[in-house]
Amino acid sequence: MTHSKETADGKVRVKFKRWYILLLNLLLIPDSMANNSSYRTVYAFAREMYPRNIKAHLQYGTAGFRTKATDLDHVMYRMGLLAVLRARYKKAVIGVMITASHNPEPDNGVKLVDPFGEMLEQSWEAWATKFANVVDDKLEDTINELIKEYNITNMNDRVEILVGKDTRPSSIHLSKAVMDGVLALSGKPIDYGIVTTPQLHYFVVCKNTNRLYGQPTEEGYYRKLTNAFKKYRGSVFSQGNYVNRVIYDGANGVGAKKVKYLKEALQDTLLIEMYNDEIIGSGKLNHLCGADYVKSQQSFPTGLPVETNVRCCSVDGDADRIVYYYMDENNKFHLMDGDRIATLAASYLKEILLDIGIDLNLGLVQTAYANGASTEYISTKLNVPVACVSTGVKHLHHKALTYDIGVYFEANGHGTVVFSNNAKEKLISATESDSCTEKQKQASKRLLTLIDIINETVGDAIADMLLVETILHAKGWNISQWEACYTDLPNRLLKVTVKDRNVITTTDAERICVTPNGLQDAINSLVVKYDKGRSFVRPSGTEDIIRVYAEAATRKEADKLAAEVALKVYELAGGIGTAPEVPQ
Ligand code: 16G
Ligand code: MG
Repeated sequence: MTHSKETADGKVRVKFKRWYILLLNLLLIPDSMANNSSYRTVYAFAREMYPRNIKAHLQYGTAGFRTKATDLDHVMYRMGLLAVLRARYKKAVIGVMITASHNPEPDNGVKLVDPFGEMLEQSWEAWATKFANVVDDKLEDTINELIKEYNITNMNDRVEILVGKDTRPSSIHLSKAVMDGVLALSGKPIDYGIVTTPQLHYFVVCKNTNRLYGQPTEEGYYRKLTNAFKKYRGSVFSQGNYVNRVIYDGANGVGAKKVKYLKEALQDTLLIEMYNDEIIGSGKLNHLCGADYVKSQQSFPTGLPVETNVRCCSVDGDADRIVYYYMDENNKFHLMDGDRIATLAASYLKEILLDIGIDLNLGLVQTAYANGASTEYISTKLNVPVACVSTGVKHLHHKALTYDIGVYFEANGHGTVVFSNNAKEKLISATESDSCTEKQKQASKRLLTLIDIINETVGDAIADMLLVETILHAKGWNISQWEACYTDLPNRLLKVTVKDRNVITTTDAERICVTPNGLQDAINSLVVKYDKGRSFVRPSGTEDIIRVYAEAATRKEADKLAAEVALKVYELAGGIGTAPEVPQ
């Protein structure tokens, strides 16, 4: 059936007939086999079922790999292998999520989830890139190299790899490829089927905390969130100017599919009216809808009824981002993006902390894309310290963990709140402490309930919606009262195509451009011409382009500044195609 040979370097190379590989796969490799040499099937699988057929170099970027689904079979298989190695190295459960978030339906992607729900550690991103690009014949060497580098000695551990996927039709066979990779190294794939990205992060954390964080099931996830939500809300569902009705754009993706269960569990506490919930394979995923569309187009998505002053929200294709918005009586569109959610959450947490009266440091983390008005409001009005980090969830999450209570949001709507163990312990003891007044005890209890509404493992559109709804309800606010906290500075985002986006390098959380020479000086001399002007440029981590951001006191000025900076990028960083036009 097979023949194998031990080579001089002690590595074993095994050849398998295809039917045997398939059989192994079907049997999910029983424990007895996992404990000996079955992981050697890896090379046979790679050669026979998931050969690397593309020449293009793929890079594990800010959100993992993302490209045309048809180019991803071998990458998925190899990420299954890498996940097993990572799990053995960390001696923990690892997750693999198959999704391309807000990209159109023909794309797909994959990212690994680390033990505590974080994004894959940066040093392993380089390994992921290496795994994805190595030629088939060198895959074995690369695996051995990694095993050696990290001294992974427990190669027989039957580690669990949780696999989730979004609703793209290609996700079905791509998730099979991931699982084959896991099986080939005798890991244990656990197929969670179609789930949101944050749900998968939640399952990983539940498993790795021995269920302390919650039950690692979808039911457990809904139960945790909705029980806390209902408890916090109590029996009065609408109060003040708050009405318990929200219009929800599911982006024709997993966010639509999953909110159906949430609705059932919430019953009348929150009336979620769902739109854009087309079935899988309709080709409409993220098409003219979803959080990314609404944020970048600053307009209503298709398929939603436009009702004056009614709260609407949109999630993205894997439901880890959310933005709110509404149309006013003059048909003017108003966007409540990640910055707004962050300030709402930080201000409310600050109020509760004052009620509790215990010393916990609260901080807010943003990126350079945060509107300057939001940063000013948080630091000067709310007196909450603000940190700015590079784009990408991993940077925000990491920084947020340095506070007792860390609120982080990207302007695009990805974010959450994380609470340190110290914070949780202090709150629990405050609920019982004799030195606390009844009011303080109640406030501590409320905050502990609020923590359960939040998915601390990663930004979660569904959990964030429940958080926003909870705070608005508690304050008795409608959406325009929320908006009235501060006025956004007009801003503009542009893209410039250049020969090589890596010629632009940045520092200071992407706010300063280091190369090419002279570009930052040029930006500085443009920015000073504008009242409240601010601009920065950075290479995108997900597209082959340079992004330009500019804000200024008026719409006209913001547009002009953005175009002027884009032109400088074009001139100094090797722009290709038509030069950006500067409005007069
Ligand atoms: C990815 C990031 C997101 C970031 C975006 C920037 C994760 C999970 N996602 O979607 O946080 O805002 O990339 O894209 O980290 P860009 O580099 O193309 O501007
Ligand atoms: Mg997403």
